[in-house]
Amino acid sequence: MNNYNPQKIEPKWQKYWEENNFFRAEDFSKKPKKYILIEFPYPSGEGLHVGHVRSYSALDTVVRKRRMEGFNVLFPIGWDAFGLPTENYAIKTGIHPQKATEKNIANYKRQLKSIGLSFDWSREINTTDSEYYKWTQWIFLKLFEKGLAYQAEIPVNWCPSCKIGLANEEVVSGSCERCGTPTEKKILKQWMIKITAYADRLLEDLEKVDYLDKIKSQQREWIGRSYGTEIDFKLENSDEAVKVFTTRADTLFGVTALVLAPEHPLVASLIPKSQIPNYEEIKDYIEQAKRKSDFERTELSKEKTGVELKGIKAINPVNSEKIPIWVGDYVVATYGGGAVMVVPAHDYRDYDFAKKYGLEIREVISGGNIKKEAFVDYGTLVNSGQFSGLTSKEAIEKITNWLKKKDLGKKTVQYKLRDWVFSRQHYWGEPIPMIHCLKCGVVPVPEKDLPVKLPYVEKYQPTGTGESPLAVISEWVNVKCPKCGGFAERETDTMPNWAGSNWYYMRYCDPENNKAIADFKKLKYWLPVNWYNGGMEHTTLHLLYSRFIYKFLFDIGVVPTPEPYQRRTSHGVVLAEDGRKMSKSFNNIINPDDIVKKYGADTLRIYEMFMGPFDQTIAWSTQGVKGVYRFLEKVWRLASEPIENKKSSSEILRALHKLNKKIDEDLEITKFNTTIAALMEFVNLAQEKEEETGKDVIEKLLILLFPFASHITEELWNKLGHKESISLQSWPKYDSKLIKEEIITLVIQVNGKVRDKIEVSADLSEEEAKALAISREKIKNRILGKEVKKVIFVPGKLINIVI
Ligand code: ANZ
Ligand code: ZN
Repeated sequence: MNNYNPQKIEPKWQKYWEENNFFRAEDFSKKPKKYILIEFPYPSGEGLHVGHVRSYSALDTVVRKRRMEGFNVLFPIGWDAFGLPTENYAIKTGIHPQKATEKNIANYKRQLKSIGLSFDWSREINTTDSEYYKWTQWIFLKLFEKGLAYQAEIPVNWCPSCKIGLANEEVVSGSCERCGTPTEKKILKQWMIKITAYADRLLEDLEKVDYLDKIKSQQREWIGRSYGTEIDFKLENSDEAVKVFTTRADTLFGVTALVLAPEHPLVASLIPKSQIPNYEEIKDYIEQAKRKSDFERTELSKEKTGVELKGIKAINPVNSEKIPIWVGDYVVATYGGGAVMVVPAHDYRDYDFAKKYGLEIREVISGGNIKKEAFVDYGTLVNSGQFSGLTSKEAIEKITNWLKKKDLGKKTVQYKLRDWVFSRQHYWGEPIPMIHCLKCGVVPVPEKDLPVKLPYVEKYQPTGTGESPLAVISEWVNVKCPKCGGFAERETDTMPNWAGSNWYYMRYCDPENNKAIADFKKLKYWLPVNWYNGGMEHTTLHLLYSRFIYKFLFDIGVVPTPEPYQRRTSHGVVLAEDGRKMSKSFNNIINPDDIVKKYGADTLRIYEMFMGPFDQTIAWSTQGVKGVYRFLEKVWRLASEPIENKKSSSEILRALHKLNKKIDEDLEITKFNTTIAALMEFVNLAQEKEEETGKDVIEKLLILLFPFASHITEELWNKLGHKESISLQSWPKYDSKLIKEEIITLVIQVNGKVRDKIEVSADLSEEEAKALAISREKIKNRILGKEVKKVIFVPGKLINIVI
């Protein structure tokens, strides 16, 4: 028996798989399809991160198992290659971004291949390829055609030292990510996308999909729909009114001030007027507010500040009381009209504000102790004129109606979601396919002229004027107007990184198509994506933007379903061995190449799935890697020379079937670590009872291990005399009779009513039972979109989900 030598066997099998096209997905196959997707990587100069390996390996395991289960699987890969990191690298080194991208992709590709992931490489895509971004531009033209792309003058983050506009992601606690200078705001004309038009559908259709609960709540919070009342507070001796948005119209009698955002137009219009005696103080305050980040201004725990606008008063519409008006920077300018009514007795922030500045605290909802703190719950109205005695709920309705009759207010809905700023003043992005004509104004580039290619130039440094580097390339900028043939100029802004990454998974269905994003029939066959896994940092914006673009394309008949992703999960970050983020400056980066070289790809992949619960942040452990390597050595020894015709004992058989079941269950709920623990346990048992472990059991074990450790199992399978690849074997079915004594029927109830029954092992934990129960079709539909209040679990008998 020779020793386990991954360096020898791994490249051999990788070559074999590739030559036999084992991982090609087949369009329109008769087999049922599964589309499994990982977020395509950004090919940076640093190379593949072990964090990529963690999620790709885990999903590759699922993919390989699905193929053995008889599915036609699409598991594609590509490159999200436009964007700042490469542009910055190019500016620093003088290497053109396109050259750098090519080099980085080649490196990533080599690395991914050395890990033996089963991607369908024939469908590889690259967002910087003009045949790809032609369609990114086409989507923009369609958005424009439907009135969903427009231009607006908006404040942009501006670095006065680098002289460039920065995306929000590039501003780190108020300073430029590149040079650390505090950023300012500069007003620039930007292209905007009207995602707000889809806010309700983006919210409501979350009911149709199976995302982790926390991902759904992130989506909901980002959209931030809030029902409430808009109330007009007239100014004393004036026809002007301040509109405020409140979710608590029931507290209207408790209002003791208004607070306006420093950017509120009324503030600017009042300052020049002499009736504001303290206008100098106000001006200073506004200047200070400008320098604070939104986070500093609105964070609940930060101290609230403000100044009174002396000399004017507002009138409470419900009782005609005169109330003071303040300017305060905790009020967000872009939400609900940029003004709030202050109810100190029933709102925490208002309470602090009133204590600090000596405003009256007037109780209008009974039930609390407002001497001590704000009472924010619903209750019964007091001190509220004809509305006293009503419950909060009734009063919100009645007071709103009363205001409506007097034309002083109305029911309304507010969203936190804002339109999407789509312009970047950078070189390394997709040109926005628009033309500005002196005569015709903004004219879209005709579809037949797509793609608008990014010019290959030597100079891509920032211009310093706030314009994109493309603006100085006059032979590219100057064009004939497509409408009138007259003198015109191209739009010089480029698209944000999101543009290419919000629709890429559609392109995998038909990557070579030059007539459409993809053939509709192919999209219909493959979509929706059955399972999408990616980083937690992408479950707000990327997920929202890509769902939006998809819905838009659905509306214009390009894609077949209302939602793109059936299921979405996320993985945790991998930290360095010292518990810090991996970084060149800490000199603590783990390079996957080194691990592959020393221990092999199978060890790297199993270790990363075993390191801890999939969704948790975990530090690297070299000890852990070694442990996995020893596990594979054991497998090697055990399976290298099994004795023919040895009969397996019933204990071993039972353990094997239990293992099979464990993998079936846990893999579906991303408990990769526990499946591996079970595999290790079984291998220990088989080694201990080698006399009772026959060849039949060893072969089954190899099949069960194949999705996790594909190279070693192919080699051992081959050594056992099989001519056909192990990857072509069917996934084994466990015999529930064999493990019978430990199988029980678990009753699943929703609100006390029996809704489903399921066979599970008697020692199932509450957590496992819950995960399993809510993944059942019958249960899923009943609890979709509802909050699980309580779970009652009687081990071995029932689980009751209370919603
Ligand atoms: C009076 C009031 C009394 C409020 C009370 C709450 C409790 P959501 O749920 O997030 O929509 N608000 C309104 N516009 C604001 C702005 N531009 N910046 C900061 N705060 C603003 O929150 C709505 C509540 O947030 C509104 O209801 C308002 O305070 C405040 F006992 O009005 B409330
Ligand atoms: Zn024209």
